[in-house]
Amino acid sequence: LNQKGCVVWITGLSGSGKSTLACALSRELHCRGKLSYVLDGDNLRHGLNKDLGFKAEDRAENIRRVGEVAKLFADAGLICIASLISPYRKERDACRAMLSDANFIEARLHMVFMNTPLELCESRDAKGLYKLARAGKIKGFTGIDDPYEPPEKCEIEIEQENGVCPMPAAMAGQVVSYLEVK
Ligand code: GGZ
Repeated sequence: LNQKGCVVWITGLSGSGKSTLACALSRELHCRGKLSYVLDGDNLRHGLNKDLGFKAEDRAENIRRVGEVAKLFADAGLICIASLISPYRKERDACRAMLSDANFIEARLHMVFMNTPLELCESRDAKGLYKLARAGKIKGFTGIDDPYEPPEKCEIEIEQENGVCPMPAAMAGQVVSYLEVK
């Protein structure tokens, strides 16, 4: 695994398993002696992005900022794992473009799409947010009354098999295998 600084960008619905994968991947990379850092959308909203809400322009700004910070980590030589819903194709593409610097031959953003169906995300509902969204108590919830645009192009897709998602270590293994041959 001879990985220079790069960004593994995990996109998907709330409850799709992004944070679980980010955590498992970080652990797996650590075991292989690779420095990584996780930028988690939900966590960053308590600090760097605490001025942002969930309307379209705020989400766009959220994605843009996380992209900029991720680039700094990648420049520093780390594998930066960005985990946020990032529902809009336009902003994800802008991050990808920003990370394909003229100084680098290889693109430095690797997109992982957590392709977990809404029904499964909703059935998990760890924080009860889907329930609140269905009851109209949260407005503009991704997948319910706010859009999620699946990537047209992604490097890795994590799919469920027989109605269940892969185990965290298996998902992390899929990403590491991809990075190994990069
Ligand atoms: C989507 C929301 C919303 C709305 C609060 N829509 O699963 P979680 O709870 O723990 O993580 C979600 C998080 C989404 O933040 P991101 O920064 O990843 O979003 S984005 O990329 O769209 O800017 C969810 C919670 O915040 N949450 N309200 N309306 N998710």
